Parts: sequence; C-alpha cells; structure tokens
Amino acid sequence: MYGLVNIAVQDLVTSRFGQDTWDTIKREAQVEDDMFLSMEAYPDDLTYRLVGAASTVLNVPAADLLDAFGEHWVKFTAAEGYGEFFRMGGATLPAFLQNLDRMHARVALSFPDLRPPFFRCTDVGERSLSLHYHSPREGLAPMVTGLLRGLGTLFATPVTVTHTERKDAGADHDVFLVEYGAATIDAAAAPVDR
Ligand code: 1MF
Repeated sequence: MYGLVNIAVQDLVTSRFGQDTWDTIKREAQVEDDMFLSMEAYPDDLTYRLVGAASTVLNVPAADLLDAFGEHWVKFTAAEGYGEFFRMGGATLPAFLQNLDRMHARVALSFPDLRPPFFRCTDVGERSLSLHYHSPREGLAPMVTGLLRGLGTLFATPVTVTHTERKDAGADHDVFLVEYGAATIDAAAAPVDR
C-alpha cells in the first residue's frame, strides 16, 4: 500500500502512545525504514507486520486497532491535504459512500499502484443503506467500521454501523448496515476540515 497508509498508522500510534512505543513496535515488526514516503508503494506485508506488532506491544486485539485506524485515516487524510478526495465524493454521507469507487478511480489515475477495495450500496433509503465491501486484501473489514465512524464525524452525521455479513464467517463478502441521521450542520457548504 502507499506509504501514506503507514504514515497514518505511525501518526495514530505516536499521537496516542508516544515515539518510544512506536520505535518498539517498529523493532518488533522488523521494519527498518526510518520514515515512509507517502507516494511510494510498500509491500502490504509491512503494514500487516506493523499492525500485528502494535497488537502485541499494546496488548490490544488487531481488530480493535484496525477499527481505530479506520477512524483515524479519515481524520488524518482530510487534515493532511487530501480533503479534495472527500470534497469530490459528495456532500452527504450516503452520497459519499455511493461515490467511493469513483473516488478511488480518480486517485488511481495518478497513483497506478493503488489497489483499492470496491464498495457497492444497496437498499439505499432515507435513513440507511447496505454497504458491500470487496477487498483485494484479507482481514481488513474491522477497518471499515472505523472508516464509517470517521465519515460520520466528517459529515456531522450520526451513524450506527452493524457488520451483518462476514467473509471470515463464510459469507461471500462483508456487508455493513449503515444507519444515519440528518447532518447536524450544513455539510454541503463545507464537507471537510472539521
Ligand atoms: O492500494 C493502496 O495503496 C491503498 C491505499 C489506501 C488502497 C486504499 C486506500 C484507502 N483505504 C485504506 C484501507 C484499504 C482497505 C482495503 O484494501 O480493503 C480506505 C478507503 C476508504 C474507505 C471509506 C472511506 C474513505 C476511504 O478512503 C479515502 C481515501 C482513499 C485514498 C486516499 C485518501 C483517502 C489516498 C490518497 C493518496 C494516496 C493513496 C490513497 O497516495 C498518495 C497520493 C498523493 C500523494 C501521496 C500519496
């Protein structure tokens, strides 16, 4: 994955646990890089090793870390100058979710090594939709719950997420029931930077 992902993992860990803990996690993961370059593609294995080592060092289940990372990813990328990707995604949470594949396709135009997941929305209603998640990677579904919470904050929209079908329990793919309220402020006017 692009180094931006590893940088976001680093930012999450150092902001909550400090530099020393991050150094310990990197050592445990046998990651030699002093720093990551956001635009460089790194092996997925490196990111999995970081998450695994963080789980060991912090004594937190990997699924909980992935969930926290998903939320942090939205906050981090919106704050670090990638707000454009969110702006072009739509003015409301359901609009954004229905545009996710288009947004990833736009990023992939400039960054050909991107291997984005695919999302499909079904049963789209006023207050809920079903989000179908297909990824070229294994085991990252817990991140989606956190991503949706982060998007709820970004769009000032209360959101409840239920993981209704699980690939790791034999389902064809992961499905999330996303229930949302009305945005509490005018998200259409300024969908980012909050
Ligand atoms: O293959 C990749 O390198 C990759 C990297 C990030 C693929 C996807 C993503 C984003 N994705 C991370 C979890 C992947 C889980 C999986 O593979 O199953 C999160 C996707 C997402 C879902 C819901 C809501 C928002 C989401 O992300 C928004 C987003 C997506 C991509 C970027 C930023 C925000 C992005 C921006 C720049 C990138 C790479 C990804 O690379 C650059 C580009 C310019 C300068 C520096 C780095």
